[in-house]
Amino acid sequence: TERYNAREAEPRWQARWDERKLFQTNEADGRPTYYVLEMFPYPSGRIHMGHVRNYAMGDVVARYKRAKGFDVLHPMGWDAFGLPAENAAIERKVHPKAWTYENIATMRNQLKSIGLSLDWSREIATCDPDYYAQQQRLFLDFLKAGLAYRRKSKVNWDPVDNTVLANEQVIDGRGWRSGALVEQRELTQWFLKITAFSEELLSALDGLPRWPEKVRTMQKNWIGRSEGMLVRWALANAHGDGALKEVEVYTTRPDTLFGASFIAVSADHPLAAACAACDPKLNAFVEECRRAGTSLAALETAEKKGYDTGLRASHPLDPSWELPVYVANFVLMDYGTGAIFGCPAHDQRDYDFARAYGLPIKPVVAPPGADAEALIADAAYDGDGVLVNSRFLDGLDVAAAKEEVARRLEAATLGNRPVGERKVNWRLRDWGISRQRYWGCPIPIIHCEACGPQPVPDDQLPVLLPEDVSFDQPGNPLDRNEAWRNVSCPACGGPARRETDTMDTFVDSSWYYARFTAPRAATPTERAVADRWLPVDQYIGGVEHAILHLLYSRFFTRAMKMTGHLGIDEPFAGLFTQGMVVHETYRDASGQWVAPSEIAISEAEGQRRAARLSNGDPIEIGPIEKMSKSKKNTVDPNDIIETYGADTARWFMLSDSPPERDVIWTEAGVEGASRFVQRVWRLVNEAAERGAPAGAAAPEQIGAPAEALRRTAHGALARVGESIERFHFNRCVAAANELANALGQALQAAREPDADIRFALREAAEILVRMIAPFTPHLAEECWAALGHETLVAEEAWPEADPALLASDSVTLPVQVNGKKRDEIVVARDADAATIEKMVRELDVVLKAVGDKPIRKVIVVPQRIVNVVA
Ligand code: ANZ
Ligand code: ZN
Repeated sequence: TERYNAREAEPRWQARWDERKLFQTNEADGRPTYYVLEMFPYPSGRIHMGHVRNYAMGDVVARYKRAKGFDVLHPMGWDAFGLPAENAAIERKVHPKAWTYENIATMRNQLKSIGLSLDWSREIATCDPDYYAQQQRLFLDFLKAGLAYRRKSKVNWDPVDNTVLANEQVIDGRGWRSGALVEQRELTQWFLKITAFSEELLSALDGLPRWPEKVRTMQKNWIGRSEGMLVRWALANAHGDGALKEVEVYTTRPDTLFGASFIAVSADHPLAAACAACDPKLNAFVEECRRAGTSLAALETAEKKGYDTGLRASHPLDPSWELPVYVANFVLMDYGTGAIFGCPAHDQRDYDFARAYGLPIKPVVAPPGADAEALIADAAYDGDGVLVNSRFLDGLDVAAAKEEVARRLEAATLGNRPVGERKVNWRLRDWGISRQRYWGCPIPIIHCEACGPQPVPDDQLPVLLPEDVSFDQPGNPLDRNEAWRNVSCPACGGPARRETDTMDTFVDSSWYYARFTAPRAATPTERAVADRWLPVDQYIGGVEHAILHLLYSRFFTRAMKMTGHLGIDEPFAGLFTQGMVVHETYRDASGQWVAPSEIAISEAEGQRRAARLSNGDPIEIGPIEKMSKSKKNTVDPNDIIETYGADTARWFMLSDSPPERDVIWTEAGVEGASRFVQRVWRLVNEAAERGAPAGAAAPEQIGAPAEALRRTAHGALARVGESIERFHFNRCVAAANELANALGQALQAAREPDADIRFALREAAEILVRMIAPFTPHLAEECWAALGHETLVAEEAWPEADPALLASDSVTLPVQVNGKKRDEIVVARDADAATIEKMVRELDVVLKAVGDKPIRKVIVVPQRIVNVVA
């Protein structure tokens, strides 16, 4: 047979699937539903190998479930709003819309060339007016339900470009384009009230057993529930007009109160402002803190700095003990109360601060028998233990001490209120969605001086993005577009202006999975249809989205339920996070990165060497890293598909390592996958020629070699099904290799095969084709046709392995008639003699061999042999 020509075959089968609309899902037809979804791509320009891996995995599941009789929904779309389109507009003078839709067209073709079983009739792009119109409806429904609101909040402001910057656009405190020091400004912005669901978003994680443990943990930490106390400290020396008489702190460690050595408040705390008003140095410090930004990560790593306000606070458990009050850069205003008491011995930040400012470090918790002072010699101790140096708390464990302090502080009073109060705190903040950007979903609000912000009336939706915009000045072009911006107020008819902020693109991706169930509906969802498909049975994507995207989606599902658009709480019943595609890196003598396609690798004396293809210059082989443009270690899926075909790329992607781990892309690996494809093609053709014809019935007698091949085939088949269900794709590949080997050997052994072998050859070839079909669907179709079938594999039901051929605890017993071997039977290892005797008495060969003579005796030697005496 000729070589399998993937380049010719793949488009041909793709066209056949298309023609038959095999992957379209339209109406309920009684089959159980299965919704498999991969995180949709950003249309950056080209598909990369990470996409191929992600979608290949989803496609295996989709094709398998379809074969198992499910009505499968497997859609694809584009997360199409966002900054890169605006940057392209600035840099290349191309309209964001044109840029985006061109990229979509390119990438759609690339995806199609991979042969994914997608329902393209449901394609959506989040920048389609059809899509964002419904998103505007959702926003207005949320507003009505009290789930959206407006308030002042800080943004990163670039004073040179006069524009707001996203966090990613602030690099080391400076604007990424202008290089200007970024300032924090207050702007009135829209928020979605994700905190309304803090408790639920946390507790429901326990009801998601098909999510990776690590993702659930990351979400838990992000939501960040903590149990602590609010504790009020009286100020011993009142400041200025004396209006501020106390400072309230939030603590999760009231047990460590006797280890306190200072109070610290945020630079944005009212107390800081009051003191700064008459202390220019403090004022300068407060300004410096503000400029440094508010990101949590930045605060964790920044050097701890503070300024002594001169105020003193009285210890709540001993008013005669006074502690200094600092303004410190590591205290956030929007957590707890924006004020803390510092306990350096048991909190690392406080420890660093105390070392820098010469404050006492007194241990108050130590495991029994430990030297408390030694314990904190170089770092804070945040472990468990027993209280020391703590008066009436001494000897109590941490939990008991917390309880004792809580009891006392609740009973004590300051003014006429209790000094302390138990308090649950959340790290989760409401979601600010306003972006001062053009290429996003317009927020459907009209601002009127007289009436305030008004929702855009339903009959005026959608608020379309204007297309005549210019990017020749910094800032948001919507602000400058008078014609679009100036409208009349829907309430009073007077002059008003549109909201010019657009929504964070995370909003777009927070509900697309729901929209896929009814992508053209005139409402955000169609309830009956959404109810039938959702939740998504299997969601697949990168772990980089473990927190924000998944949390926002979980919030949206709840908010959409509250507003009547959905009936569920959790959007994704199953989640799988796949590993990355990584590749060696290469550099030339001057340290420049070199692309894999520009070099040749040779191997001599066990040493791999690289040289530049064009001139033979030596190239240094560097470490294996995530494929990235900056390191040039990418491989373009297009090139691979052109050279080897999509099936080879798919097979390699799923073969080399467990899907949750990184896969190392190597030339040798791809070659191996390509060889497998050709090998299957050869084996199947040979089996088609020498095996039984299609549809031939099983012969009555199956000898041992045929039986062994059947067992391997059915065993491999069963393993593939089980492994797909568990996302062990690399085990499926191993099973396919094993079956291909067995088939190859059987073909070689049987020069002139008997009927049973011929039957087993065909059966094994067919099983091989069917089990690789979810992985290498084009090859499978070509092989299926070569085996004489008129149907498409993609339309066939998944073959079920014969349980009788699976029992691994079975034994093969030779059957003798009057001392001469006539046959073999396969029985369970623990089958009893009576069962075996019954089977043997019914064997055709045995009956033939004994002829007319009666069987006198059947001697069963368990697990060894059966002898028939006639
Ligand atoms: C005293 C103390 C002693 C603390 C000790 C910790 C260890 P979680 O668990 O995240 O809720 N804290 C409170 N508000 C803060 C703010 N606005 N900015 C920075 N830090 C703040 O953390 C609560 C702990 O973080 C609180 O408990 C407080 O320090 C600090 F041995 O109080 B602790
Ligand atoms: Zn008005």
